[in-house]
Amino acid sequence: MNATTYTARAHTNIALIKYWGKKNEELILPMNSSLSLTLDRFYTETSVTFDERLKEDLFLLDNSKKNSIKVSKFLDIVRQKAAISIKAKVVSQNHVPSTAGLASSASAYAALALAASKAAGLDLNKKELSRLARRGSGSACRSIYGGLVEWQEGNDDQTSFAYPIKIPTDFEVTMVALVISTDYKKISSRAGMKRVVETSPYYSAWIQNTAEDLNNIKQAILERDFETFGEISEENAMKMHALNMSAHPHFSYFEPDTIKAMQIVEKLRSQGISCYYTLDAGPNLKVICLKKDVQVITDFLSDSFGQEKVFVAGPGPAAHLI
Ligand code: 2P0
Repeated sequence: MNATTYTARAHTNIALIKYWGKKNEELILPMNSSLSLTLDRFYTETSVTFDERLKEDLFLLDNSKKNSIKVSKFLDIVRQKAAISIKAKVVSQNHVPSTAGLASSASAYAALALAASKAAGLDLNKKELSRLARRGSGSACRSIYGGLVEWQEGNDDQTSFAYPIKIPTDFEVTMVALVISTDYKKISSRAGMKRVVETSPYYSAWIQNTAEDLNNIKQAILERDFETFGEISEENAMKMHALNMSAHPHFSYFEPDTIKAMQIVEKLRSQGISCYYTLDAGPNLKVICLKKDVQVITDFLSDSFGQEKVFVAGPGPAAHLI
């Protein structure tokens, strides 16, 4: 086999209807379907070369050698599909401003799935790529596509994958990311969601309610109803964080400045600006708004937190080879 290098670029995505819990940890099958927006601003580029001369997999992230256990486990899935046993060199670069705290496993595994499958001689279609990316990190299956994306939970490896949702052309949804901290997570997403599934007394309500949120947000997109779209997103995020506070032992990703930023968004909203927040497994706030309101929102957040903490991103493209 020729040691050909393939390089892929995949963009991060932010969930508006959150994935928070697995029904199968090995296959990474989620407890509920989710919906996200792929962002243009933040992405990962990854090159993969399968090389007969290598004795073990090699993984470089942002120019430094990293432990490759998780990456090797993922490459094993690719090797099995391609019926090869050759080790690989993986070189990955996160294109996220170092202060942004928005590097994600979603863009990482989407880029790795595309580059590694190609380098192994596979020619997977998008559905197969989404299923493969999911095996690295659940949210990565959504970063195979651009714009708004739904991940259908499915009930086995074949049926759990993402697909794009058409964005009406006059629905100019944008995100303003506010960085509150770039520290490592107190509890990883993987551990946090597992604890919630196992201990939150509200988990069954979440499952039922999130299915309704997903249907309602898709209807809002169809109707170009931005207010309902934002309201559902914000409420779904708060329900996810309420699960964390109801777990045993309980935990929260909020920092004091997270609450302060939420109140600023709520104040802007009371003044007639359509803006809503969402948060993932960390204290950083993402404000969902329309393109026309980006300036006023960034001005307000910059005044309170500093211009260097505020990043604007629009809908981004699908994962692609470069
Ligand atoms: C999401 N998050 O839907 C949710 C909301 C964070 C909060 O997916 O265990 O890194 O690798 O499947 O995908 C982050 O979890 O977790 C995540 P694994 P992942 O975006």
